[in-house]
Amino acid sequence: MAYEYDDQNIFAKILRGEIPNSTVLETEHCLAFRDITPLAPDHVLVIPKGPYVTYDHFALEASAAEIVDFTRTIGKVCDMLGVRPGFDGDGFRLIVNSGTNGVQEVPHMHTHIMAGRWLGHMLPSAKQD
Ligand code: DGP
Repeated sequence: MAYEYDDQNIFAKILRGEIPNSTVLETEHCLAFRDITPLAPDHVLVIPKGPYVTYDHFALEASAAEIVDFTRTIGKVCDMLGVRPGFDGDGFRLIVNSGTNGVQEVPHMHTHIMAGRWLGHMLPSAKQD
């Protein structure tokens, strides 16, 4: 088994500048931009610039520099959004959908940062489509 990265996915096109995006922050290894269909007042996606498909792919194969930059970028975006608990923010949620059961739609690893409203409990208790 191997990870197969599709370089025609929508986030690859965003990274190549072929599709516009609403950038929040760009770093050496990452891009953070607003989700096109926000589910919360603040809904930002953080993606690595490298060709990683799923979270496990990134966690197992990305360099230490990429992983540190990704984690720090999430922290910086939370700071920019003013959502840090204990720093005048009301909190946030991170979601990383991976693969079929994770209902990942775009096959380029990304973390959703959602904030700006009460987000409810983490998951419904029963399977839903
Ligand atoms: P996921 O199900 O975790 O793969 O979520 C993919 C997210 O990507 C979804 O919330 C909508 C967002 N999205 C899809 N296409 C675009 C796009 O062209 N631009 C932006 N900014 N977001 C997109």
